[in-house]
Amino acid sequence: MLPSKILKPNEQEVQAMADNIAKKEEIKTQILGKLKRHFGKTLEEATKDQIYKSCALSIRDVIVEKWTDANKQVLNQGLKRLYYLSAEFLMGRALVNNMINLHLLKDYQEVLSDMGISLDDIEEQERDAGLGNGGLGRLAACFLDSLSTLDLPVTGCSIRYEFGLFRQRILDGEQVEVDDNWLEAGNVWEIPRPEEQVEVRYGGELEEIWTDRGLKINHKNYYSVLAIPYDYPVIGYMSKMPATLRLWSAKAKTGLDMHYFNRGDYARAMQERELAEVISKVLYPEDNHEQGRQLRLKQFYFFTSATMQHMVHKHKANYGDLHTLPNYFTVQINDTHPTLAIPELMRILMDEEGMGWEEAFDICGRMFNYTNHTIMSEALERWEEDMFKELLPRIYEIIKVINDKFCSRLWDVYPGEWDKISKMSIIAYKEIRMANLCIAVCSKVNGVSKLHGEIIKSRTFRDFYVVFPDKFLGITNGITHRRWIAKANQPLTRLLADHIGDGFLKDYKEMDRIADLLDDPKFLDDFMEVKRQNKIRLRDHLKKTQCIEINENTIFDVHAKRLHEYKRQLLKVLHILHLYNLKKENPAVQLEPCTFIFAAKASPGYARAKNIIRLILAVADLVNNDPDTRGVLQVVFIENYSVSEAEIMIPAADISEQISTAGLEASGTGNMKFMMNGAVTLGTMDGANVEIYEAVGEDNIFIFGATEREISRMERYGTYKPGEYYEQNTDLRQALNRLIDGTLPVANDRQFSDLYHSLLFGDMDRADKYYLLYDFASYSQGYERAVSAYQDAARWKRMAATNTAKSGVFSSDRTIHEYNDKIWRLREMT
Ligand code: 26W
Repeated sequence: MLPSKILKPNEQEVQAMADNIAKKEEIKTQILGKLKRHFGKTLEEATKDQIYKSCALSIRDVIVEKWTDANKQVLNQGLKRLYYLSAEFLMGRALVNNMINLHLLKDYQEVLSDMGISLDDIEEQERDAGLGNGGLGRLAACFLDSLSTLDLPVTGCSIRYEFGLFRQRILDGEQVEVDDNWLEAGNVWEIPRPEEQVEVRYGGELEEIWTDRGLKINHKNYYSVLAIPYDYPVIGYMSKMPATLRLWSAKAKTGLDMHYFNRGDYARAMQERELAEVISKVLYPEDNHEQGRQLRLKQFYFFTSATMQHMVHKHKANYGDLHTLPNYFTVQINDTHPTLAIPELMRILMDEEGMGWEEAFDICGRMFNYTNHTIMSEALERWEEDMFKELLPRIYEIIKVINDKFCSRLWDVYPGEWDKISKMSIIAYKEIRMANLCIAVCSKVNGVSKLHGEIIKSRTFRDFYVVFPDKFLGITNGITHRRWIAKANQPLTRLLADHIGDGFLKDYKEMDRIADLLDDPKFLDDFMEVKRQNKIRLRDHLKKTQCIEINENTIFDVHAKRLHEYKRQLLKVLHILHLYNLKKENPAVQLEPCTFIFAAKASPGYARAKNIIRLILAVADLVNNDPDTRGVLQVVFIENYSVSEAEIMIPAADISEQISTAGLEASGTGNMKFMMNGAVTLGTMDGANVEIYEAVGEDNIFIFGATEREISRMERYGTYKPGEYYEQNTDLRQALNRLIDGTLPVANDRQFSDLYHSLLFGDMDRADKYYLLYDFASYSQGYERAVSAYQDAARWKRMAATNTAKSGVFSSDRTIHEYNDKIWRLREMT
């Protein structure tokens, strides 16, 4: 017999049950109401897409309610707001994330299930908002979640690209790009605000007019485009202060040009319109490689000009006095792409508001801050001077004056040192250098990990650091553990909540309490059971989406990130070829069964990166079909790496490959997502790997390879000779030879001699620019160490759980606290 206390709920429990039923009834009414009013459908008649939209609209109502109140509060409380300017926001899907953050997930799951609908099915109706290439864009998205969770007011500003990052398909062993028309079926989260449109001007000429109030600049013969804002509320966890993501869309000022239309020239009549609207048409798919194209410059001016105009209007309407602007706004420039916000604000303050240069410049200096995300020289943004001047004549003039003043200041510090000054100059050799402009004006310049923060001081921007030591700092990136644990890994979330409660979702520091569980054998077993479930989920997903079968009882060794030579997917492939050779040479050799999982998009114009994908696919074909290796080694390429794919892949990983050439990965954030989900890192001492190493300790990570110092020494003295490694290391030589010896199954006998040559002889560049051959032996040992740790199940589960336990500092909540203490000084909304 059960004691009566259990049988009979007390009064409070009865009340809670009643509230729960009422809440669920209300959710159901909301969903059905949306279906009826928005689509004229009953539940029985509705499509999955309509049900998705109705759920989303009902959730949106809850958020918008909070949003409107919060925005009023920001004004009432006189709070400063952050404008986070970024060319990219890689948001992914919103529905389930919003449900989690509003604490409504379980209720929606139950309501839908009572209606015979699975939330998983509904979730899949939503298209990823893929408005970003990789790390920088995803960081911006994580930041919005954390800022909102911490109740700090922020508006993220960017472009409403009609086409996001291309979708990747694999066809005949190659990457094929498919357009990402993500707005095709409409977007329920966005709220257009045509009443807040502004005009952005390009081209034309300048005229100087002397008036009794001084010199006035008249900009004439320009052409202009309308910028229409679309706002998305983004709610953090249990937040009072939803963030705003404001995306600007380009629209022609006029409809059809009736002058041509009346003459029957319809194509011409639409031309102007098309030229205007192309500005927000597509996200450039390049990552870490800049090509100064005019349309890209137009895009950047478009959203920064619109944002600055909007900010000034808003401030004037609320406070009247522009001198107080820095008290109410602070602007973060996410890499150099939004730099034009600086001269644009100067222009508005001077030309439109009549402020003098000195004061306008002082205001800009106090408001702007710049984050650098890469030291790859090919990614440092430069614009061709003549093109720039023609497209943005007034902005060009302002930059020129900033540069003149800046250089004369440098002259005082370095009299006569022309070389140094021309290196630091904003305009030189017919180019405009955006990073130099940022450093000259901004209050703070930050790197994105400890190591990267040091590298920008000691190398990339050394000369600037000498003049402005107080400007520079490093703030290590982070990731939102709401999306990367609570959303991506619900079994882990439940396990953690059972032990430490769910308070860690609001307060990342509570994650430290997981460390107390590392001696609890039951917890460790449950932790590994969660991993197994996630591996099975990935297995089923791959079966469904790509008809690929993988075995969850093997090691899942994952390398997922953009494809770039410095990230060294090629090193990993060479190592797989080495394992293949071992098995071919001696079929009796026992290898631990391993599934090597790759996921990576290559920029369409980056031929070598696409070739590396082709190689991965060819190696997969070879290894997966050879009877000697089948069932032991499997290579899988997951198509279309995106936020939603990452959410399934990352929780399933055992080993996280973070193998960039030391000194080149500014931080990495994938590394954090993997370790947070209990994967063990196999990596170099690069970017935030260094800090992961510090957090988990040397026993819980596999570090290999040259350090940043060793690499920079070799760079400086040019001592590296890859050929010597090829000669001396048989394993390496045999692996490399596979690229050209005809083993690899490829169409039309297109071997990989170009990759082979680039490693051994170099073509346009030095041979093996990224030190793959140098690190090969060390990588191979690192892999062996990881595998033997895995074979010791007791050791491995502790390592895996330790990674999760130590991941709290990599929450973007910690990162935002640091930015706020050191840069923004925002107050939370109360
Ligand atoms: C085409 C021009 C261009 C140049 C650079 C496009 C995009 C970039 C980004 C700065 C590249 C990028 O995403 N960098 C990554 O930023 C992450 C967030 O800070 C870091 O974690 C990665 O290490 C860094 O590669």
